[in-house]
Amino acid sequence: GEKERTLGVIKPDGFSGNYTERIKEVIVEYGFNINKEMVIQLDEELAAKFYAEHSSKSFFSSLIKYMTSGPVLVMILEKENAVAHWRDLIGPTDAGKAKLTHPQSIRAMCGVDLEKNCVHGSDSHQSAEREIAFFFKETPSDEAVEKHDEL
Ligand code: YYY
Ligand code: MG
Repeated sequence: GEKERTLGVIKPDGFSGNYTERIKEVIVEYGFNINKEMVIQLDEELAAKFYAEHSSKSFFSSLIKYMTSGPVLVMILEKENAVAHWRDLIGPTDAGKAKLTHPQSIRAMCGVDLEKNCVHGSDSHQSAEREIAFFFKETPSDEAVEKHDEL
């Protein structure tokens, strides 16, 4: 089948809490390839852009504070159905609930609550491509060049 990419982020508490190696083991165990990775300290502007869809929500400023509280690890994860599989693997948004309902999930393993949930996963194929482009400047792939040439 065809491979798909998604964006995975280990958020500040996950990264500083030394969960990175365990999370990467799980990622590889589940058949993802880590195509690219980067450690980055988000500033308020970048974090706000990344979470722009939530800018009107009551939790927004607290979320931005959390996301800028330390470095994060950003990864491009690749496999068949990567978007859906990564969302399955990380579990529900509320890490507190995840511990009860999805004890094997990554958010159950290293998350704390609804805000401090340790990891991010893109919610659709489109979001994944947008979020990957947001963090990684990419030279056009051969495939993209071929497609362009066909037009
Ligand atoms: O995609 P996902 O991360 O599972 O949840 P979103 O609804 O996109 O929210 C993004 C981010 O915002 C979430 O990971 C934690 C935080 N958040 C929050 O602090 N309080 C909420 N009520 C909802 C989300
Ligand atoms: Mg989301």
